[in-house]
Amino acid sequence: MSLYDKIPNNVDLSRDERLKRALEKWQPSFVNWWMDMGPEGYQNDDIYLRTAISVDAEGWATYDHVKMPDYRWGIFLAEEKGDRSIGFGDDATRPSFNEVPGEYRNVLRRLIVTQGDTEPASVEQQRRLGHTCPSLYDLRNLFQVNVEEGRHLWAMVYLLHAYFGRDGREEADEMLARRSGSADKPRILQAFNQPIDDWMSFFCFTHFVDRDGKYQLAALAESGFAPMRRTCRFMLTEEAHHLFVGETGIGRVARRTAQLMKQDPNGDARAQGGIPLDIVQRYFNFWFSYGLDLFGSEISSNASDAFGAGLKGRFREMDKYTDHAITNDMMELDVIRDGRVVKEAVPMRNALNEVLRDEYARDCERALNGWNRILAEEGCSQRLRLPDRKFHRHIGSYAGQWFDPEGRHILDEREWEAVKKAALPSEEDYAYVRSLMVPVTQPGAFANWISPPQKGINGQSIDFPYVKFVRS
Ligand code: BYC
Ligand code: FE
Ligand code: FE
Repeated sequence: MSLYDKIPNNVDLSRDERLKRALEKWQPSFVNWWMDMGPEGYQNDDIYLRTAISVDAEGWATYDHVKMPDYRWGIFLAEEKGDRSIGFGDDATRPSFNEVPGEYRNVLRRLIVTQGDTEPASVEQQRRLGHTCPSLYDLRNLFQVNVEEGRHLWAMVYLLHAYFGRDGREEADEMLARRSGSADKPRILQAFNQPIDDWMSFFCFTHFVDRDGKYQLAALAESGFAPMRRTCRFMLTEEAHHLFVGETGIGRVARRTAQLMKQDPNGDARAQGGIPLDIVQRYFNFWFSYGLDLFGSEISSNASDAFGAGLKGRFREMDKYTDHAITNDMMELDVIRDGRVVKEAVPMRNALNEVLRDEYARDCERALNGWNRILAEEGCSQRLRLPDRKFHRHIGSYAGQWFDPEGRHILDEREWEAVKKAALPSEEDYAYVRSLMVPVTQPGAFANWISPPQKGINGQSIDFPYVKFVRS
């Protein structure tokens, strides 16, 4: 472990002078990007952050007050015992590889670039949220997520520099050149070009979009390319907190809204300064549909190729399945033929995006049940839902078709306009939610629209000074 190197790492960077020099050249560009596009206005403050200083149980989560620019962004690969075989696909029994086989170079580079691009994108999307934080606890969580997404970018840039030579270095530079929401150099995937201008959007993003990250990383953590597998394993340990922030954030909003409804003579949360459940529902409709898009087309030769090559597996491929070749299985999918939804059997390998999306959707249902339990506990009889998977899709079979949140196929454009208006957040919804976003920065105090968490971070109390402002 070379923690005190310029670039903390457990990949023996000091033994590879060329790679080290290349990464040390990229590092100042990263820091410039962070100062320009990272959290706006808080770079000088002391934040109670978790930093990875090693990959073992003691070292991976060290907590201290640090300034974000001093966070030690490092390169950490999970340790592995013994040699492994590839595990799945066409070469399942062959030893897993430590270099990139020439024939897989393009597929692999594309996966790494797509994964890597999402990390800085999310930091860009979230950069102004600090100014409207509902508490110091939440402010600290935002920054924790942001610095770790920065580290995830480092993880992918390491792979590009170490295994893809000159093209890899060019791709690494491009990671810092694209910008979320930019008209001429946007981020690659659509969810990462959507604005996140309020904390309800932030919680929905960390719940629904970081959760795509969990499933994609888990699929890549099965990879026969050992450095990819080990990098993603370690990223997943950090990812759990991002998902916690989203899921509990939404749960805390649901609880508070239900309480405010109870307080109000007309059961109106809005009259009490809360976020009404119909707005929460429209935010779900928006972010769940963008989350589903992130899994790619239902029928995908890219997915089949990545599986065949042993590069990207299924969720828990080695634990959950016995057949790792899947050459004969078929999967039945809803597809559109002649303007109608019909069932069609597709070779399983081509349907793997949908298989991963199923895992994701089940997990989203589980979380939804938890929020509905909170509403019930607080005596509220309304319930939240997830929209049908065909609703508001931009990628795959259902893109260019219209479905309502119940899954009904709509053929008339005017009807679709009306459905869309009722089901997605309006400008007025956004403006109302933004009007609630007033900063709360007294330790232990929380904005009116959200309830406090059940406990603090790392055993600290809820009123712990998670952020200490340094007046300059
Ligand atoms: N938006 O066969 P198709 C995370 C493109 S999140 C725009 O359907 P494939 C994080 C696709 O590129 C995890 N374009 O898809 C979360 C292709 O274009 P070309 C990110 C899209 O390849 C929060 C074409 O459509 N990780 O970590 O089977 C905060 C047809 O491709 C989209 C990964 O994504 C879209 N939604 O699957 C921070 C893992 N979807 O090449 C971080 C790596 C597809 O034909 N990526 N396209 O021009 C992959 O595994 C695959 O690239 C995808 C797409 C699953 C994304
Ligand atoms: Fe990430
Ligand atoms: Fe994340």
